[in-house]
Amino acid sequence: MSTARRILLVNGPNLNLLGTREPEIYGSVTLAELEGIVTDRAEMHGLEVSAVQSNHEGELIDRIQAARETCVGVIINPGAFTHTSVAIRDALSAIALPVVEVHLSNIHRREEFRHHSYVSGVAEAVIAGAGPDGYTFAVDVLASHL
Ligand code: DHK
Repeated sequence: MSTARRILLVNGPNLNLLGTREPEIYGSVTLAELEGIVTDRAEMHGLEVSAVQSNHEGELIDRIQAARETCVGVIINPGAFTHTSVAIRDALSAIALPVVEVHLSNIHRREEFRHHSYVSGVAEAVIAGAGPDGYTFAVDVLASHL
């Protein structure tokens, strides 16, 4: 498989708990199911997926940096790091690949501290509040930028 056909799917802290975590906010779809949804959609675009979830900022940064050599684009839900991490933003900026930012919930309808994203400024598109469908749409949008 050519490395030119792979995208990186990044899910940040606490997203490993999807399915049981505050389902009224994050829904009932598990992380494994979400990764399957993205993989299936990517296949329709002739793309493969490398998926990572981590609760550790440095690990996410390492995986984003590595994508520079192996991937053609990134879909990222940085979780709470959305609102705190200049370092993740800088990593995404450094690899110079198209990025689509996705959130299951509508962060703009929630607490004030969730309204700002450090990542949005380096993303081609931002999708929030569409639940798992947002990930499907993120694949389509990313594919249109490749
Ligand atoms: C996921 C999280 O874990 C939160 O910290 C963000 C995001 C929102 C989501 O909606 O997917 O604020």
